[in-house]
Amino acid sequence: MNAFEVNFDGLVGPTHNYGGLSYGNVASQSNSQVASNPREAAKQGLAKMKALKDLGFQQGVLAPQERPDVNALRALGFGGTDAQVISKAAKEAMPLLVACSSASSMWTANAATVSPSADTADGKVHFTAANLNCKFHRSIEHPLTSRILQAMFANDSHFAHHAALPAVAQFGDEGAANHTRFCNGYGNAGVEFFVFGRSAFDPRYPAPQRYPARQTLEASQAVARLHGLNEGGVVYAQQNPAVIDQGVFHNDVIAVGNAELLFHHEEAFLDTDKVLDELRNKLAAVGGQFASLCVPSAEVSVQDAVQSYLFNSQLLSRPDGRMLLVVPDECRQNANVWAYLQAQMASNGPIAEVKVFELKQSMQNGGGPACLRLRVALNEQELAAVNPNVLMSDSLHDTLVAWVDKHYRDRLSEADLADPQLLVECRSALDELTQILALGSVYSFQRV
Ligand code: SUG
Repeated sequence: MNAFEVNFDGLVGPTHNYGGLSYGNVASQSNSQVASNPREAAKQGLAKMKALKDLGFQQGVLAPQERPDVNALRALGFGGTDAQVISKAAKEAMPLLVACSSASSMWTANAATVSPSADTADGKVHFTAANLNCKFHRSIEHPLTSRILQAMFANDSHFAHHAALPAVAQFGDEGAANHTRFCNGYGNAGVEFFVFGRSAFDPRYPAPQRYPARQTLEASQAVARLHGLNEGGVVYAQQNPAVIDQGVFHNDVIAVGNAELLFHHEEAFLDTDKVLDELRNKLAAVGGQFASLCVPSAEVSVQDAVQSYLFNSQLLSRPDGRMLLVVPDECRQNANVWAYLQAQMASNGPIAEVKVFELKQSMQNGGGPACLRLRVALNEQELAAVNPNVLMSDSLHDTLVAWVDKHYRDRLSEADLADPQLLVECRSALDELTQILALGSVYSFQRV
């Protein structure tokens, strides 16, 4: 049976703004308070989805969340009508209103961890929503994320959904941003690679000194257990704490994998040789031939990687077996990174082609091409069971562009978040989107 990797990109929500909310994410911190353009952000994302669909890749879309999240504000003690909740929060606790207004669910690599049916004990595709509990503005995403995923993958005989792990830092889970999968065919059993930043229960593991390690070993292990993965099909690796301290807040800022290839920076992991050997041996056991493409610090520094998002790229298999790398425009602007990519393309190595996308609106918050997509490997039968309205087509693309033009502002500053009208605009946009994507009543629980 044919099998595919389907990329589900986050549709940027109408409140996209630069709140400076993510300590440890250099771009988020340095663009705090810059005015955003939600309309342009959403269109940049849609242009990438359309381009990849036109190239023959399977592409889907994941709906945004309702923001500001008045329920989250109510839980923090702000009362009255929705408009009063927003006004009081703006007056008394602006940072909380900013956090509850973030459109951060656009980075769907953090929505969940997904294990394809070929890897799981019960032969279903498993989803665990990420608790994202390192940052308050992200920790409020998972209840709605779960509902949206269930409305997209709504067939119990193919799809199993798990709630987020316990909402404590010891089980900090950032989803697929710290997970990649190796295989010699998307429908074949593979090796799932979980990268963690620290251990919460075992003090022998080192930890970063400056910035938080968002993902724990224990969270990754819990996800692997929930998904029914077998030991032979799992490899755990620790992120190098020194790179976290330089702004690598997720592993997908320093490494990306696809099929049998891991593209990574020399300094990405601890015990690199041991990790690569384990990946090689475990992939060989399921008939695959592991390869590592390691970028030396002498050619591209960690700082270059953080600034350009070279590794926050999409590594996609072309029909001829070689790979396409989808990178943000920032890679072209970094001389070392661009020279490296030119040399790769000239070398007859695994990366045959590089495509550059303008994603500046998302990049200024630390979200590149890989952050914007959740990968779901599906066989033909499973793909047929996905809600067809969320799969990209020319007409869905055009409908969504028109929808964005109708509902989104082209400028949003912090002061604008205090305007209760923004919630009214967001709700009417989402009511229409619910119809377009056939999402049922996913948003209703937030409107009490
Ligand atoms: O969690 N930025 C996101 C970026 C997520 C990127 N995802 C992956 N690497 N997969 C984060 O730090 C910034 C929001 C603000 O500052 O307004 C933010 O949440």
